[in-house]
Amino acid sequence: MRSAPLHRLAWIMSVLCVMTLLPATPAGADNPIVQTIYTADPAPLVHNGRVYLYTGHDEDGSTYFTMRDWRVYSSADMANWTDHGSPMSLATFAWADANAWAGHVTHRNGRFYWYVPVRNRATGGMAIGVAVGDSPTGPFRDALNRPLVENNEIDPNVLVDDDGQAYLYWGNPRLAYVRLNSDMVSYSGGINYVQLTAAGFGARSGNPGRPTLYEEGPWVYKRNGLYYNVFAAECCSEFIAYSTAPSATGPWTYRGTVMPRQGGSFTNHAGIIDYAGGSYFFYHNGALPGGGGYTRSVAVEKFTYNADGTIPTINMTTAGPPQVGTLDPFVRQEAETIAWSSGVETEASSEGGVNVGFIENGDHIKVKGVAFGSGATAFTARAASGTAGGRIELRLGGPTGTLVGTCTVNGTGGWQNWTTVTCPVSGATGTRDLYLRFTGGSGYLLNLDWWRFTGGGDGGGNLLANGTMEDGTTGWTSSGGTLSSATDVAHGGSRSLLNSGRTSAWQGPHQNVTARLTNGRSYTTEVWVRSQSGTPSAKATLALTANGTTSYLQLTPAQTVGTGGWTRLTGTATVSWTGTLTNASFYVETAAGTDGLYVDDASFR
Ligand code: FUB
Repeated sequence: MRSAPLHRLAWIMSVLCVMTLLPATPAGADNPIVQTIYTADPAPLVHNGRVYLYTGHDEDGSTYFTMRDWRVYSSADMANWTDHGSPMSLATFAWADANAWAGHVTHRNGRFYWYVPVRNRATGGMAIGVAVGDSPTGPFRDALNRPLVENNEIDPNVLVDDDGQAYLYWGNPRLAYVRLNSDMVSYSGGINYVQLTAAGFGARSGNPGRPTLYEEGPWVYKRNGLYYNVFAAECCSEFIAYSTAPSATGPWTYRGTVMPRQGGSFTNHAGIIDYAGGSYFFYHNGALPGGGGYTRSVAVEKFTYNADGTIPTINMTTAGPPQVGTLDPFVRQEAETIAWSSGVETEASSEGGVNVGFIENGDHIKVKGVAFGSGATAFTARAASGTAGGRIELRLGGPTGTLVGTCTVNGTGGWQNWTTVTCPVSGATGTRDLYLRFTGGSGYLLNLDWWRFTGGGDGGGNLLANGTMEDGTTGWTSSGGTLSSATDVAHGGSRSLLNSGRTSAWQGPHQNVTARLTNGRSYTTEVWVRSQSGTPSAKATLALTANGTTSYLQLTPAQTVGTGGWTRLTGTATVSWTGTLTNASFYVETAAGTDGLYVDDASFR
């Protein structure tokens, strides 16, 4: 057995000259998904109404698969993607020394398991490690402090079948699998090898050592009772092909091409999900400036399965998928929620999460499909500057489009010394693409952590008073324990609300919204929660009392919240009642336990 893609080097020079390059990426494009770094090997996961995208990271200027960490992005609309930074790197695996290659994340037992191929320092061979986290954005820790399985092959992928049996597939040049135990970090039996036949995986010619098209990167999933294995085929260059089977272990039947060779990278790597009624195909190419086989970028296309369940041929585009819904500018949006950016980078923020930084004169961020409604009147941003600052121009339709506001950011004495700036806005109505264009002198101007618009266009605005918690406990009461204004942790601004001393799970900060509700209307909730101790499952609930009867409407799915960072609870629910409404209370509560809860940046609109 030889070490995985090293063999490709021999092929590369002979094939690069025949590869199709994408047209130069137009400024209005949304593919590739990430412009701030090179990303590769997409692994999407749908969780609680959001798509999480796990990627590898090709180092700038690489001349090999030089990869040291993994990245996480997420989106609710498939157009604007939030950068969650790097919650896992080679350093997570003390026994690994190189090759942070193509991984896969799956959710089970309330936890997130991230399977990755890395080089085992002790053997020099590729091994599969597994890390575990309590949230989709981490942090992740090595679950075993040793490899889960090792055969010098790569590209793990996990399927949890309907009967609960989980399978870990991986391999190049072979296709291996093990049966994972329900703990997801151990397996029963030995390594199984799928018999690679022409009927199962297509016939390859000219490479006696590899008689079938299967190369690497299996993406195995089940849909409508059929098992799919979508894989990178016939290196080099690769195309994406697929096989189907009646069971997780085969027998597999080759079904043909999903994505032909194209895109300026001699590898490709597939990830497929269904989300919000659509199907999406993730892949990578070399479409960014400076891009190529070792400087790749993840992209996505929407597609529709044929009526018989087969996958149509999918081609790379620069436009990407249509946006699902719109983006709400009247709730806090992270600056690193981006449809397209030019010039900027991202980094860890001292206020938690990630901020946009390294901003220079003329750089911009595009945010797609921003629903201003009948209009915004002001823009607020959390910014910092270690120099003299700069300006944030708010433009519509393009980086030099209609100017609707300009916010000046002065020096704050440090790149992580955050301040909140506000400026007036006029002319921002309807649903438009928003461009944050940065102007100023030379060198780096400012850092941006988050932004939000205010105004009458938000359909009546936030029903919650003091949702930012910056006015202390004003507007909030507790149904048990003690409510206080916390300054030790805050999601945005400098304060959050702490409900300590709870004696029941249902007790939490609440606010009476009876007079502000409209019967039959849909409301969107967003609230950030953090635990003072433990990892309870938190949710937002509306308690409605009408005609003497109380009912409970779950406003957001429940999510595990930890002590080390903030978790965003969000959801949309239709509020209706019969008879006379005498009380409606917005609650943040937990499914069980009495851990103290921090709550911040709550909106119900
Ligand atoms: O990114 C390194 C390797 O290249 C991956 O493990 C393969 O799937 C190929 O994309």
